[in-house]
Amino acid sequence: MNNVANNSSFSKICIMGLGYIGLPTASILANRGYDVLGVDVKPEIVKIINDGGVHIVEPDLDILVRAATNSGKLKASLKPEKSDVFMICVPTPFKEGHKPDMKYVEESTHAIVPFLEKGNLVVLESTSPAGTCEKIIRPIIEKAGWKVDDEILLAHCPERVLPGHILKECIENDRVIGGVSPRSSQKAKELYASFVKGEIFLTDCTTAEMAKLTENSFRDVNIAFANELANICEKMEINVWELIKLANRHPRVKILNPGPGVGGHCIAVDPWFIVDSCPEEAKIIRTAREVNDARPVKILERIAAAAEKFKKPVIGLMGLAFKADIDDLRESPAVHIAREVIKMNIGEILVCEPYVKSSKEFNLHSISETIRRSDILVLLVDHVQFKQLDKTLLKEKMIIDTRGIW
Ligand code: SAJ
Repeated sequence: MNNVANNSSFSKICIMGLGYIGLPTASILANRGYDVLGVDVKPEIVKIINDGGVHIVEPDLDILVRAATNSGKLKASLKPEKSDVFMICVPTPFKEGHKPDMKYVEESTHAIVPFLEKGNLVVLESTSPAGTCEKIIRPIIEKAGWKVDDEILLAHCPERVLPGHILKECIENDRVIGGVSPRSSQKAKELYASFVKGEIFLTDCTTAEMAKLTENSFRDVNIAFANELANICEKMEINVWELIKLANRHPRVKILNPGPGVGGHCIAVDPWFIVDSCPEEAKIIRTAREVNDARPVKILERIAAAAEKFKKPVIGLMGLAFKADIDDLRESPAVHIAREVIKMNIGEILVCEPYVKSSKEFNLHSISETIRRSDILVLLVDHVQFKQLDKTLLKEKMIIDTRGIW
């Protein structure tokens, strides 16, 4: 990879948080010639990375991290150090009542404050409620005696990468950068322009924060539309997949796919940040969340109705991941459904997840055994292994296909 750091006004970059965003970003920057220090609160993660390994599954990330640690350009640590840039890439989950939990952003800002020097750039990448740079990060830096923008530049550049395609999208996607002033925006643009191939658009930090929440809310609302159609079609005994295929032949209609619910740590979370800021106004956004969150219950009702047709059925659950062809089970509707079906005690449950070797919670079965032994097969994730199955194996089975691939 070309060394862009030579021509850059930045040399050392400290990345707070080595998760799904921080680690890929750290390894890309290190392979571009920057000296990168990745900081994480978990000692086991720091050790794995310093040994040249990875703790998350993402195509080609292992190769990139190994190259970066071998060259000495990427190091991991529990503590930050003096740097030119500090990037905050920590989780922003919600807590009770769907309220944003900003403790990781606050903690990592406090952690970098003792290492700040005049002229440093602080970039927030974590998806955050609109107002985070101005109302959370700025006061912490100012309390330490710094003048934000004059002395410490501050901007938000939300990550937009799709799990499973992170390395490609981190470089190729367009980026939105919002500084606390045009000067801060421009400084952050200098950094991103050194490794991003997509276009870079500048705005203010609050608009940039809101832009990211808007993107994920747009997708959530559109998935909710598809899921609502599925609920309607199930009641009216219409094949929703055929319906959507036909409607999508209209030049201006592009309906997404219904499913067992919306999982992951982004789309099922971020819209709540808008609802929290404007509960009166965010009506469609809130309803979409509710429709998507209620979808697993609809699937459970269908499973219970199917089970009633047998004395003691064997029920095969195909897939646990939150979406196709990844191993990520976090906030997965399939996991929720599996837990509930087991509790319902309506038969023997066989759980199958080809991307996970073993699970503490579930006794996992192979694809062939699950299909052979099950009376009812519930397809929960559209993994490629399930798409490519010999359909004659499914002939004698009762099928509940929540992804429309069978
Ligand atoms: N899903 C459906 N039907 C669809 C599409 C998705 O049920 O037609 C479900 C998936 O099965 C999954 C959930 O929605 O459970 C979310 O999957 P996803 O592929 O839509 O999105 P994520 O969560 O993997 O990544 C999203 C992306 N945002 C947008 O596409 C607007 C990504 O670009 C963001 O960077 C990421 O959120 C993030 O980190 O915020």
